[in-house]
Formats: sequence, structure tokens, C-alpha cells
Amino acid sequence: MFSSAERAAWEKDGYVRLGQVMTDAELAALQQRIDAIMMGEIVYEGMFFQIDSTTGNYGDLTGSGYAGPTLNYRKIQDLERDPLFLAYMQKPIFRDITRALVGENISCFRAMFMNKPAHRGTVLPYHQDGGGQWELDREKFVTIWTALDPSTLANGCVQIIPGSHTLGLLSERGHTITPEQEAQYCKEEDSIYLEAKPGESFLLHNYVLHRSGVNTSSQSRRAFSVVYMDATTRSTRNGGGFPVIFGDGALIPGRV
Ligand SMILES: O=C(O)CCC(=O)C(=O)O
Repeated sequence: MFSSAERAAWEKDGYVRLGQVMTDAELAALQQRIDAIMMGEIVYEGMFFQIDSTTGNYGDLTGSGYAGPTLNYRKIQDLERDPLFLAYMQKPIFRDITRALVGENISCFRAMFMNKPAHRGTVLPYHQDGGGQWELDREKFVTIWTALDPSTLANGCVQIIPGSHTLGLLSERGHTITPEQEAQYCKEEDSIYLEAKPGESFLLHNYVLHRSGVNTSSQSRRAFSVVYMDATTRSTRNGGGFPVIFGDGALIPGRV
């Protein structure tokens, strides 16, 4: 369960390594499942897909939508609709963490696959999770990021600035920060690379500055990132709520 030492580390540094919280068999099943979704063998109508850029530039990413069978997707969202991913999201350890840090009833803003395909990938600039672009009426959430492959410096692991969550939200609009802020707050020597074994998870504070680079290796860097938030959170765009993961009205794997 979520220990007081882990909580203290997360509060101080804005992140904590949780280790592997699933079995090797569960990991293999998630790896196979995400590939099957990319290859169009399992289809969820309306699921969000984004193909990776060919240039590695964030600005070159184009729209969303399924673009045919390929392992070159950068991002897939709405994975709470898949029973294997949903069951993983509902692990007791995540129940414990979200109860301690967020509340009793928990929804998810996004259940997202993030990929750096072999010899590809797109630079994701330093940013924080939150701000006006997220269009939420409150910001009470945490991210749990899980490696589905070995995640290394060579294949574009996540890089963070420990303690930067204490700066608060740097841009009202959010997500990315200005070049001046990056020069001021994101010095290479202050950063750490979250290298991970497949199956390992990190708990991240939503305001911790983080980025990731491209993949210079032949090993893909697949990962699954879930933002858990208070289930009363509403979209400021349409007033709607979000899929419930824990508590009243929680989704049930296989019945989604
Ligand atoms: O996986 C990555 O490269 C970055 C993920 C990220 O920004 C997030 O999970 O909030």
C-alpha cells in the first residue's frame, strides 16, 4: 500500500517511484493489448489516436483519428474503455494512493498510451499538467505513469525537475512553459531521468515539470499514463463529468 515514506517523497520531490505493481503476466497482457489496438485487431469506436510525427517536432503533430494498422502511434486515449487497462487502473494500490491524495470518488481525465516508436518519437517539451487548456473546474489530481517497455535515456524516458511542483502553475493557460521559464527552471543539472523497467510505475504531481525526447534506439518506449481526479470535477467546456474509476458509479471491467 501507499506508505508514509512514499507520500513524503512525493510531497517533497513531486514524484515517487512505486516499482512494479502488476504481475509479469498482466504486463504481457497489456503489451499485447495495446499492440492489438494499434493494429486494429481490437476496435473501440471513437477512441482518440494520434500518429507520431516523422520529424520529431512537437509542432508537427497533426490531428487525431485512427490511421490504419501501425505501431507508430504516439498517443491513444480513452483506454478506460478496455477491460484490461481498466482493471489495471483499478488496482488496490491506486485506490489507496488516490484515496490518500485526492478523495473517495475518483474519475479519470485521461487514460493514455504514450509511445516513442523505435527510431522515432516526438519531443514533448517541458510542461505541467493543468491550466486553462485542460478546461477543468478544479485541479485536484495525480498522474500514475507506467512503463510498458524498458524506459531509458536512449528511447526517450521521461525527464523531470524534482521539486518543481512547488512553483505552482507557471502558465495560466498551461501546458507548456515559455523559453524564459524553461531556462530559469529546467536546468539539465537539476533534472533527473526516470528510467524504468517494464511494468514499473511512478506517481507524479501534476505540477512537476516534465518532458521527454525522441527514441534513438530500436526498442519502443511504450507507456501508460493515467490522470486520476476528484469525481466531482467537471469540464468547463461542456459541464460534463468524466469516467468514474473508484467509488460511486465506478466502471466495471467487461461492462464498459
Ligand atoms: O510519456 C511521456 O513521454 C510523457 C507523459 C506525460 O507527459 C504525462 O504522462 O503527463
